[in-house]
Amino acid sequence: MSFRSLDSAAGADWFLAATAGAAPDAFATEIPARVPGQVHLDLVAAGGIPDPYDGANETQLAWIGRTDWRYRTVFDWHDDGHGRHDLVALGLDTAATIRLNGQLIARTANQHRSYRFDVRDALVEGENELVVEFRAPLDFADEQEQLLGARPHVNHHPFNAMRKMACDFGWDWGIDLSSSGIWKSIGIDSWSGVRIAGVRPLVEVSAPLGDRARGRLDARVSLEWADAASAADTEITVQVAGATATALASAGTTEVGIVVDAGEVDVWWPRGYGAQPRYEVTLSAGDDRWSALVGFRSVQLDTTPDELGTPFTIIVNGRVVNIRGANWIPDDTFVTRVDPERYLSRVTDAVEANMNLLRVWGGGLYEHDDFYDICDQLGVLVWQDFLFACAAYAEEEPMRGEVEAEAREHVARLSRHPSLVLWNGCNENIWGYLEWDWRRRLEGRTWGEGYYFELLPSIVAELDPTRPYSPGSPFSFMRYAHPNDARHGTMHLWDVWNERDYTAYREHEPRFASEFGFQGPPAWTTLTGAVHDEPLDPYGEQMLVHQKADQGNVKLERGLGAHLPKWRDVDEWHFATQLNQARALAFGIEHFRSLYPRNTGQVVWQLNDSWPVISWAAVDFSGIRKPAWHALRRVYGDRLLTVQPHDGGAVLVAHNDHDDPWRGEVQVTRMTLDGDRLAAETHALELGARESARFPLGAEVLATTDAAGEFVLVRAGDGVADALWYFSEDPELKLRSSADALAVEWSTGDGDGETARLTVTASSLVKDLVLQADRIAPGARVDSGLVTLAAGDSHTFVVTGTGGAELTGHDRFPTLCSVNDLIA
Ligand code: BMA
Repeated sequence: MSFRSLDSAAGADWFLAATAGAAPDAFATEIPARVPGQVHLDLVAAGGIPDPYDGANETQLAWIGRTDWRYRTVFDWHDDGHGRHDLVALGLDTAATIRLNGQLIARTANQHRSYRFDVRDALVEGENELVVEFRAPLDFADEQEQLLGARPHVNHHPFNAMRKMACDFGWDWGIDLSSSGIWKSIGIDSWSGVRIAGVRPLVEVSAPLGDRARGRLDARVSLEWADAASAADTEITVQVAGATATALASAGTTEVGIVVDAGEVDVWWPRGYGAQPRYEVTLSAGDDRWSALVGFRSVQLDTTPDELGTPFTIIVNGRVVNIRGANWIPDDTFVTRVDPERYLSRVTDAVEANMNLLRVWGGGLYEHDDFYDICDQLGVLVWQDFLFACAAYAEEEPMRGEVEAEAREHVARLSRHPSLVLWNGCNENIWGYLEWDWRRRLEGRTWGEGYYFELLPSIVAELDPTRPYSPGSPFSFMRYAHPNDARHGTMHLWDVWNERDYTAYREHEPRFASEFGFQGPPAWTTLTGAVHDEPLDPYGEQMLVHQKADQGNVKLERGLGAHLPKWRDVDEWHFATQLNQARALAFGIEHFRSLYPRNTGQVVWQLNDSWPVISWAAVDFSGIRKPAWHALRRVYGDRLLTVQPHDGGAVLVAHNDHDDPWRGEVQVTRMTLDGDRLAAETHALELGARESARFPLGAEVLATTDAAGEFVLVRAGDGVADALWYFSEDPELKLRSSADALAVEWSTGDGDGETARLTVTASSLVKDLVLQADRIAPGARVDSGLVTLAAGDSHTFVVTGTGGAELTGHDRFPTLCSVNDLIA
């Protein structure tokens, strides 16, 4: 067996040229190309186009998606005597025609599949020319829509007519670029005898489950034979955890199942529930070898109706996992730039915000194995959508065959990852069919129902029966209930962002909130690095290119409601809207968590961004954690204290989402903004593992006579974040100016990457302090944010990456911001 890579990194020289369509003439001349890669990136590298993410370049570059592009390489090849020589293309984006030495090898039309073609008859000794031509994606989508029949979809292009990443056509947070390219590795695989075409190493563990259990590996092996007629029977050996099993595959057999009793194994747990031990599985068949890491664990989805409706409970190793998660989108519209390092920093953002699940959303990708490997290693559960989002999809050929092939490939590929706990049919399509007027517009045409209710679950059941399946998100799991019914299954809560004040979250009691969110701008330098309006304005021309949501910046402003004052300049707009995003998310999640165990999960929209944009993301495209991220870290903490209105008064809810009991005291104090204590009470915390408790607050602590001058501080210490209760909204609060209320002092960092520390001490209430470190230097980062200090409290911000930047002046607005700066 030998693999001859034709990637640029392996030394192959590729060239790119426009062959037809909207491209200016100059682009017909070949330029150097990168494989794997995307045309936009080559055009930028060759100086042919400006950075697509900058300013208003998006519109100016729209022709690229209306252009046919050709990739070409010449390589040397010599027959090494193997029986088979296959062209292997792990990813082609999208409608491609492949020619080797002028001979047509194949036409493909699915970004989400990998391909293998026997090209022995087309290869020649010595110099060979490989050409891959891509049809303009926007034209191809239009043509396919004509063929299949038009069907409803969000956004402007018919992304639902072809199998290409939906958000590459633009989304309500995504730039519309419609790129093309050989987006994954390509090469010539030469082999003889038998080849391991795929392995599904399905695991089983038997109860009782603790840190150890009895493990079984059911390895389902797919084989391919170079020449079955003359092949001999072959022994297949599987090893895991020191145990071995073998089977004899008679020549020509394509599917073999081998069960290995692995004996006592260490059990894989999601983070917060135990460790993440993994075992190497090695498999051999003839000369071919395969190996991968697996984790022994079980998973179930419980949707058995109960007295409240229909739960949506993820159970791992027999234990209910309360989900604290986020939705994941492609981390760069130029997906080929997302490398393992990038995945690691983004998943670390999730982990450090105390999350335990990421939902890979259906308008993006089946991500690279590196993503799932990192989740396996860090104990982050993954919910994977099949790639159907916000649209009706044709169930006829050629779409149906593509969908089936792609689903089979990824269900098999991802089956080895312990982090993967759920396959989900689609994003919002069942809801869309029922409520977005699709039924009438479809006039009887198919819309995807057969995929979500038949084809996809049958593929999961056949190829990977160890994983649960959900037809869609949201979904009620009740035949006659609305798919977005709070009482049943999963729910997407979008009334808040689109129409209502965020306090409306309290009117919903979802069993599982799989989408809800609120927008905010990215960090200052991320925004101003891409938006150059003079003067910078929330409604500036370039600013609105970087805001894709319908009426987005109007909704940002409206969303401030009575919570924050109207901004006076763009710095205030930036901070206030970032802060309001953080508050909205925290408000929703504190409410949802206060419903535990009726509610068993929150998956916030969205973790990350795919370019510099105003969006629902908690971490922006530069990897800077927005105030929203700091809010998530607090409200997703293992131990949460929150005060919720109840029966005209207020109740303190303590949620111990941890295996250790939570014992201690919590002090509840009504005080003036300047720190005079007016009333106090103490509650003893005696919570068992994964328990929640409620403590009605006494009349004294709630009996304010000065709503604008007092607040209630709820403090348990021991690293648990304070809960706060106010009697009025911020614009009425008698906050002092930060100059008056806050002492600041810079000191040098402690080494280890730290470049500076800022210690702040309050003499009066300072609300929601944020240090926008990137304003000191674009690469600077800070360890904490959104800190509220009562009189007498202090906090130290630890800053890294300031380089030689001057710190003077960076201890006040707009680098160091608080609500006090917006009010006083
Ligand atoms: C949900 C998602 C996305 C969208 C988000 C914000 O519906 O599934 O389609 O980006 O809302 O509008």
